[in-house]
Amino acid sequence: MKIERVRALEILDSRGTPTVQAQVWLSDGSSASAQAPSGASTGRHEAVELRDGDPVRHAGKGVLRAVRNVEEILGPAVIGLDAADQAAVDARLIETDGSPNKARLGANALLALSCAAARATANARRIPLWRYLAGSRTPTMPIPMVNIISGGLHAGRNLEFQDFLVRPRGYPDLASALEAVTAVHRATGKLLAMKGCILTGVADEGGWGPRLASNEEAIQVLHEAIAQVGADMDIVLDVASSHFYEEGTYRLEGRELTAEGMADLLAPWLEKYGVRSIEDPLAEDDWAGWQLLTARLGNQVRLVGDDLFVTNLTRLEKGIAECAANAVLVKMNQIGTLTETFGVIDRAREAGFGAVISARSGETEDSFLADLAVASGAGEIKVGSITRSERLAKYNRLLEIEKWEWPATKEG
Ligand code: 2PG
Ligand code: MG
Repeated sequence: MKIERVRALEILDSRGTPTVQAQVWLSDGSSASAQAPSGASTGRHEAVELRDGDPVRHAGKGVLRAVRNVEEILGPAVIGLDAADQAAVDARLIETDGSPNKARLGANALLALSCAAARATANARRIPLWRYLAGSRTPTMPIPMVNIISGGLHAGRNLEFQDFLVRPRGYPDLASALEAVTAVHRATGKLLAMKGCILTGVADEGGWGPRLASNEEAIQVLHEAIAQVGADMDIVLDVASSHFYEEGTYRLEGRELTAEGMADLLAPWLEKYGVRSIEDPLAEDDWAGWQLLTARLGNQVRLVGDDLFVTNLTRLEKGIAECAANAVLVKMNQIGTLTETFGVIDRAREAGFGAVISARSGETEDSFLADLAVASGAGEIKVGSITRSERLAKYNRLLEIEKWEWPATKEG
C-alpha cells in the first residue's frame, strides 16, 4: 500500500502546549492520524522538538513550522513509498531531515508522520496496531508502573524526585492490577490529607503533588498506602536527577551529595520500602557515577536510564559496554522515528537490559504507546497516574487489547 497523501495540524497537548498531529492516506483509501507527545524534564541529548520561537503565539511554543515541514517537505518525500516498509519510510524521513538530531525539520514532525504511516498500514490490513507492529516479535501484555506522587518539574519542585510509582505484582490481569492501583491512589490521597497536605489538584501526570518534608517521606506515605489496602506492589522511583545536578554535585534537601552519596541515600530503601526500580538516580552525563552505582546495586534493583540514554542507540551501546544502568526508558519522541525506537528496544533485549515503554509528561489522547508496549514485548509501561484522560487513553487501550484482542494470534 503506497503513501498517497499527508497532512498535519497544530493541536494542544495535556499542558495546553502545541504539538503536531499528522495524517496519512494510503492508496487503498485507508488513513490514520498520530500525535507527538512532549516532555518537561527533557534530556540534553534528546532529538530536537521544533518550536516556532515566535513570542506572539503560544509564548514561542507554536509548532507551525513543524506542521509545515510535514506538509511541504517530509510528506512529499515519503509519498509513493510502501507504507508497510516502515524502515524505508523512516530512513527517508531521517535522510530528508539530514541533521544528526532532527533539528532541521523537528523530531515532533518526523514522529507524528512515522507513527501515522504505521497506523494507516494496520488499518489497511484490518488488524490491531500492536499485532502489525509486533512483526516477528512475541507480544506481551505489559505491567504498568503507575505514578502516585509527583515532584520535580512535574509538580512545582515540591520534592526533588520526580515520580513515586507503584508496580503491581502477581495480579492475574491488567484489569485487577489497575483496580488495586486505584485503591492505592485513593489511600495515598487520604493519608496525605490526614497529614495536612493541601491537595488542590493533580500534577502534570495525574499524581498527587504534595508538599512534604523529604523524598523519603513520599516513599513512606506510598509504602503505608500499599500496606493499608493490602496491595501487592513494588515501589518504583524516577529520581530525574539531572535537574538538581551541577558540576559533580547533587543538590537536594539542603545537602550536596556526590554520586556515591546518592547511592548511600538510595541503597537502604531497597530493603526498607521494597523499591525495585530506580530511574535516573544519577545525571545524564555522569557516566562514572552510573558505573559505580550499577556495580554496587545493579544486581538488586532495576536501574533505568532515561535522560542517560534518551532512546538513542549510540548512548545505549555505551551503557551496555560500560555496565552503566541495566535498563532503558523508551520514549519515541526522544529519538523521532518508530524504526529507531524498535532498534533500541530490540538491542536492549539482546543485551539483557530491561526496557520500559514510557509516555511524556505532555501527552495527548493518542494511545499509540499502548500498542507499542504490547508489540515490543518490553514487559513494562509507564504512562503516569490513573487520573487525567491523556493517561487513561493508554490504560483503557490496554484494557481493550487485553479483553477484546488478546491472545495474540498470528497476523492474517
Ligand atoms: C520522565 C518523563 C515521564 P518528561 O522523566 O520519565 O515521567 O517526564 O516527559 O517530562 O521527560
Ligand atoms: Mg524519567
